[in-house]
Amino acid sequence: MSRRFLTGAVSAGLVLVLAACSGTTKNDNAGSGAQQSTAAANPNAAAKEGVKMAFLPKQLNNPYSDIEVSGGKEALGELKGEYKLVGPNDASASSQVSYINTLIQQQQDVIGIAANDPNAVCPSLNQARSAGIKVVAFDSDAAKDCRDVFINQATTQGIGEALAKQAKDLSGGSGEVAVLSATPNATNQNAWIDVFKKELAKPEYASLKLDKVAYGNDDDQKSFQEAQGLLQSFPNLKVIVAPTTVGIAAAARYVSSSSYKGKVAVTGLGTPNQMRAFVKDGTVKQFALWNPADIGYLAAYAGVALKSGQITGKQGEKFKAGKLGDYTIGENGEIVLGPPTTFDANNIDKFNF
Ligand code: RAM
Repeated sequence: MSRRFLTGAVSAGLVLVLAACSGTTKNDNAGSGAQQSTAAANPNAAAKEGVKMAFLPKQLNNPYSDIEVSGGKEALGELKGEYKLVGPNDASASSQVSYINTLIQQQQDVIGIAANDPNAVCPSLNQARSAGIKVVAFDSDAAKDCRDVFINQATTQGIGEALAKQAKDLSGGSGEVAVLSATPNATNQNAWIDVFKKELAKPEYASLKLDKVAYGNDDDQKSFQEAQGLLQSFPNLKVIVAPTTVGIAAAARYVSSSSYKGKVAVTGLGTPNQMRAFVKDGTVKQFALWNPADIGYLAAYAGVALKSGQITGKQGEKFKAGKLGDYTIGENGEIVLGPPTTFDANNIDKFNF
């Protein structure tokens, strides 16, 4: 499977050690028993032109989502498909349901969704599938039995382990840490935090104490306030770990203009363009991410491959994803983009997204 990430831009040394964990992840999301397609895949089928694929990210007012869907648009251009973007302004659990229902009425061929809740979207997604629409979850999974494939940005295990390692390194090896997450229902953050907690339970992390998991709901203001609240409630806090691009940027903004600057570390997952100023002013020493545009790009190629019958979502099926190369579907319909990259003062200026 191709594991290319930021083609040509990243040296192996920048890739997190935990990239070694990439591969098929155990799917620890909600949902029981994937609905298996009975049709056989035909890897030699021609890619259909004119495939109508609608992207439904967690929310529209998030720079991360904008980058993701730009990759989807690019891929659909290459595939001569029709790109559409719809979505809510907030990432609350049920905010996507009405959009799915409208997309069914509009007879889209493929829905690409970053689910705000693994289960709330399921009845609508399964209605879509009954109507012949293929469902590609990306970024944040829906329950396994209501989508055909899931494009995971990196392995859930690898991301969770990376977050724990960041926390330990930045704490100097011991002390109090807190998590500033997105929404309480987010499939992706919850899966990462689950691994993070399991890591912290290991003997090598015994000197780290997790004070709290706070939720900024992927809302800038709420995330800012939650960061402030964490620092007030836990005076000995050493590291805020925010596995969300919205949360890490808001926490860094708060810390950079407070008396905590230089004393409390902020890390997690962020976009280089949003974090650059905080790396330059010393608030943030390191953080990680993948290229969000590649997720949208891969989702579009998977969507068209599904609609063309090249794949059905079963483990072991293969398809081509343009400039990203060849991919193989893993366990539970999961397709892993590749390992994350760590950004710091030495490399951040090499990235522009
Ligand atoms: C936020 C969203 C998104 C997540 C990134 C890391 O933009 O919560 O789902 O993947 O952070």
